[in-house]
Amino acid sequence: NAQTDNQSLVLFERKQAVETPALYHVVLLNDDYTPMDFVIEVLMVLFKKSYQQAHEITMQVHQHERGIAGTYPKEIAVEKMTQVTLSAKANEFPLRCITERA
Ligand code: TYC
Repeated sequence: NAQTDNQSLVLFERKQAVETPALYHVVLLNDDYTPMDFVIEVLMVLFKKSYQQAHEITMQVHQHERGIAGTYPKEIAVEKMTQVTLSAKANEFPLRCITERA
């Protein structure tokens, strides 16, 4: 009946919340000034991509204005975004980065 269906749904949602944290994409945005090599390095160091993967993501961003650097639980995604932003600032590049629900 409707009540047991409801209880099952509540239990399912609680189990899912405990076992599977919501995932967030860390998205790199294009700009005209950040050097490709810097973006590739960021992807290799902070997002553990191979050179080839990093190059592909960089070209994706360059040609289509955005690309996914990685996908993580929220707290880690926000930390990665902060590291990208601080690293870009330290090198005086305008590279921007956002997080969004996967
Ligand atoms: N468009 C930049 C250039 O031509 C390269 C670039 C790639 C910048 C990815 C940002 O997230 C970015 N130098």
